[in-house]
Amino acid sequence: MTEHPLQNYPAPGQPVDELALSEIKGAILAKLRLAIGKDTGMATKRDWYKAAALALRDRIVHRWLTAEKENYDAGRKRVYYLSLEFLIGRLFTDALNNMGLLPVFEAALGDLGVGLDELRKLEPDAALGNGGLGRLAACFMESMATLAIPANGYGIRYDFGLFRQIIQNGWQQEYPDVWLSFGNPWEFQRAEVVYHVYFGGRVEHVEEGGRDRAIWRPGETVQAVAYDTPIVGWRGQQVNALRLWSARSPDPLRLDAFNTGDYIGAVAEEARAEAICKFLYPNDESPAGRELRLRQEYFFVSASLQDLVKRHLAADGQLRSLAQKAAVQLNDTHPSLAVAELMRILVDLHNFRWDEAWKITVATLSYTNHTLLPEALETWPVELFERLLPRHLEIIYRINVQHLALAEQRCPGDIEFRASVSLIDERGGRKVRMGQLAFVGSHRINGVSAMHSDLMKETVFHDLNHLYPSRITNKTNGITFRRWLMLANPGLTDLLRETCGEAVLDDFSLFEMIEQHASDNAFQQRFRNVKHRNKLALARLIGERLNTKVDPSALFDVQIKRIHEYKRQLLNILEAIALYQAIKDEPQRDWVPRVKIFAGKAAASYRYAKLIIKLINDVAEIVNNDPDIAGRLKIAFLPDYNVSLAEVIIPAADLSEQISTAGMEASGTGNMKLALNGALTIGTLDGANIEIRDHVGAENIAIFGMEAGDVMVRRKQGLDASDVIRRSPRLARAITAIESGAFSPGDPARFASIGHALRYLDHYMVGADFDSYYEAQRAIDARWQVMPAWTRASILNVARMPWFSSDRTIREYAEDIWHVPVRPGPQVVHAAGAQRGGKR
Ligand code: 26V
Repeated sequence: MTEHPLQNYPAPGQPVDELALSEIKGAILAKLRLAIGKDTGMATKRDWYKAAALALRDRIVHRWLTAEKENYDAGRKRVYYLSLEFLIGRLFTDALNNMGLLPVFEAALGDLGVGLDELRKLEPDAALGNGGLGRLAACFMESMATLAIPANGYGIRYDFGLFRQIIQNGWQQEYPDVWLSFGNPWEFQRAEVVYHVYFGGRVEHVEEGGRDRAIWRPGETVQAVAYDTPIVGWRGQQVNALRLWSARSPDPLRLDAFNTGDYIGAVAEEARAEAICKFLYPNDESPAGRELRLRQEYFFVSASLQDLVKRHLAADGQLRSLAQKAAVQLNDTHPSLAVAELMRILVDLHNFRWDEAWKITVATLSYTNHTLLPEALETWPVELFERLLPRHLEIIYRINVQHLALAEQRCPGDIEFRASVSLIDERGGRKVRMGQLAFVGSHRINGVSAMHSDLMKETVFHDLNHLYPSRITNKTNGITFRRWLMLANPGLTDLLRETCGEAVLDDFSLFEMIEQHASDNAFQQRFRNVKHRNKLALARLIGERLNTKVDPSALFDVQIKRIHEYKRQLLNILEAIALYQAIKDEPQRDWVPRVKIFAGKAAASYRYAKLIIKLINDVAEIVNNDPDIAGRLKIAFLPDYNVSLAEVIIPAADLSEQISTAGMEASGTGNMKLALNGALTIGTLDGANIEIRDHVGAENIAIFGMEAGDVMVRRKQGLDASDVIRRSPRLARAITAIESGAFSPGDPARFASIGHALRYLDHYMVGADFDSYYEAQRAIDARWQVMPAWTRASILNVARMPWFSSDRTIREYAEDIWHVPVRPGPQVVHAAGAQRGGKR
């Protein structure tokens, strides 16, 4: 097979070369015949999709192997991104686009009588993640390839990804996500890349040459088998691997049991091993205590570290230089065991002295924190830890001794300080704190937005920051524009290319060229046409999926994200109820027509979040069918939110709801995707919303509600929720309607718990922010009525979002944390205001 240099293929927009076209057609037909085993007469659409995917994969593999060899020969430092979640979505058009092969494949498939768009939809989403954290990992993989950083992602190849959501009678129901049932054309099973991962047993200590030597005698062995998925960077110059581990037993059939006819017993071990990679854990409840989750964490950490150590030894022959050649990024605390495991590898298996091993470990690892919510911070009962990972517990104790000695030096006699920084939580049952472990074992710890990183220093990691100052740094999240602009919104991409030139695809800072057209009538018209076409497509989808008719010229108001109390979908639906009541009070007024679009999954065991979904659907049922409203308010809850659905909703949004209780959303990335696609944000000063405001300008975003400081103060004071309600008749009326069964006439008590929570606890300050939110929404209505001004603000949002490219984020990680070079490319020029220190 020959190499396929990029220049063989047309740049976007250019006519497709005949030679390339016939080559691709031939390749697809050959795959259909030889890899799928079908001829054109018998091929199903899915067969065609697979044939096309395999033809594309061949072309990617050439790039991949070339890049691998080049990086290896040059002895380049590598980044290893350890994450239990990669929320990738579909890869077909993403890879085509990055390879520059979208036009030629589209033409080839057209000639063969199948539509690319039709085939595209047959690929199941790879939903190996819960939400923002997993999608960030996917964006980062793409940006690392784009910036030519030699990198590997490491994770678990779950048999079932995040559950499929079906809405039945308004209630969420969960079904398994069987994404692998038709095979996966992107992955390569590496049957020869297998590692043993051990669990349980006991530890022996012997003396050897005057040194204590630990020997772990494990009780159980599981095998990790590698599956590689190539991740193509922009323009296809670099391809990196996402290596996902699958678990199996080294002993698939226990012969003794088999021979006595105990067939279940004979495969029990295999089932126990395979359970490790069966499913993705939903981030619903406090993580402690779930043994299978801890097994997942150690399984993938151990396999990944063995793999990277082996790779390093093959290149360098010794481990002393590990930190010079490898940067290991821990995506949240889920891979925190890497601290103890790397120490074990260095000390127990490679005879390093403890102190030297520790230096290497800290220099190699770095950790990203993604949440400050106390219930989300991982801890594991010491007893469980000891049973599963006895040697690692010893190592953690020893790290802790040294670490607490430093604490004692720093704050002599301060018992509280020691207790707060300790790796072991001694209150209640003893627990290992994974956040503390990751912090102590890393040279850099980062938050994911400016405010979040500041809050890390003030709250959860206050004392650790005192002990290890200068370790905490901020890396504000970003998103890949290839997927979230070019693929999701080709109309807007074309407009940008025509206005700013082709170079805009490589240099997003050129977006700012559209600023000069922001008030131009003709340009505004074109910009609105793009949005309108996207809204037509979404309206069609809403019609198909929900049988709800929505007006594509109405304001599309979008809240799409996991359903969680702190994200406050409840605030949004309360405002919808209040608006509904206001319209009913004065039906003759010229209300701005609005479609409120919701999508998101609630974790299966999160009952309150599931009740919120039911409330949204019940309110929709009443509002959508009320003749007084006459279609001026519609509510649509789109089921089964995933990456592919996001790609349809985001380009069609006018308004982006980012309304979390201030201080609780670490960053948000949906906020960036929506603003990039021209939606105005209505939001609190939380997470990256703050930086979005700094970039797009305060006049082009609608900020409301309490700030993080206010929230903290009011929590301390003990907020009187009922008093807040007394002072807001509008809020009181909306809550009363819910409680009286206005939306659940057949079951008036259905939402009693929501009424109760709002009246008596209101931990998330929904009531306290309600009036401010309602007013901000009415101000949005007023803005919408002056379309040229709205459009201008929308254009300025697009123009000023380039800083939120994950390429920028990855450049920062590369410079400050990983110390690896990046492809010298166009530097994203920072949007003026924020970078020059001024707020607009
Ligand atoms: C986990 C849990 C588990 C226990 C119950 C409550 C709860 C709530 C949230 C979480 C999320 C954990 C980590 C996470 O997904 N963080 C998200 O990371 C994104 C990427 O950095 C960021 O944009 C989101 O703001 C942040 O919530």
